[in-house]
Amino acid sequence: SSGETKGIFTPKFEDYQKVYNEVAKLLEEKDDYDDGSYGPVLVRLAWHASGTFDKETGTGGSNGATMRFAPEGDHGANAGLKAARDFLEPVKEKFPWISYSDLWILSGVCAIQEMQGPTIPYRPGRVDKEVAACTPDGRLPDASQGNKHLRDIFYRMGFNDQEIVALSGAHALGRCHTDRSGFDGPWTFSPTVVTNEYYNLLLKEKWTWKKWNGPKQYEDKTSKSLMMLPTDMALISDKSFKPWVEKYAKDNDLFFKDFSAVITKLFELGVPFAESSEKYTFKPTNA
Ligand code: CCH
Repeated sequence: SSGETKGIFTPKFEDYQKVYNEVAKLLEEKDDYDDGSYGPVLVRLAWHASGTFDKETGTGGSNGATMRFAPEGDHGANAGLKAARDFLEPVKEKFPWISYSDLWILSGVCAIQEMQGPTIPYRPGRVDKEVAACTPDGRLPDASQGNKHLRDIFYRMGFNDQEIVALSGAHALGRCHTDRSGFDGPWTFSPTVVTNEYYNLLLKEKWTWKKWNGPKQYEDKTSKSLMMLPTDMALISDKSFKPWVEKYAKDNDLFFKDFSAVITKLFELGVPFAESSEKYTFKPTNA
């Protein structure tokens, strides 16, 4: 049971499961957003909180939740993520003991699992930091670039080529918004369900440049309603990335296994967990 020792509340697994259940409940209730779910934008918040990590200096990462502050919240890459932060504000009010940093990552885990994705093990222990810990702009990937840029960005966090491809499968989810990134449209026909469809579409569709006034992006020849970013297409033009796209397109179980492992790694970059910290596995509400 939850321990209340001398006025210091020490949350336990079941307390975090309560936070999980609350996020899951709100995801279910607030279905009047985008494609019917805040799930994708919660995943993006957790990723952008974590993806600032620099392994050389140990700065950035999910420990700190510094995107709460203007310098980082206003970085172009973070446009639109206020929707996710605002969505979580009532959860923070109901469970004030959880740090924003732990809450954002727990919500990403919850969103993935509730959107029928793989189980993502979770460890709490992140501590919110002050504005001085904001990371400089430019640490997150720029969608208009190619394979060299992807490697520069993701190697800096400590990932390899296989992990870059596995992480990119998150683009099965959600969409681009012209008023956020400037790009437009979803990657798949099921943007609120975790699947390996992103890889299948990359390989099987014919992708051509979209004719429009917006930033350069691809559209599928068949329906003209799906999109790929230049960085997405880099995964099939690069000799080392492409075999992983092929593997994940063929084998959804392999994708789920590798995606779970790599997103757990992403969410824990730079977090100084206590040696005794346990990994929690939350029960999905639909299981
Ligand atoms: Fe992403 N992503 N992402 N992405 N992303 C966008 C949306 C989502 C890049 C660019 C964009 C990852 C990797 C990359 C999600 C998860 C991940 C958008 C549209 C752009 C642009 C934003 C908008 O307009 O709202 C680039 C470049 C990379 C390079 O690799 C990784 C890694 C992850 C997670 C593991 C999710 C989810 C979305 C949908 C958000 C939404 O609001 O629907």
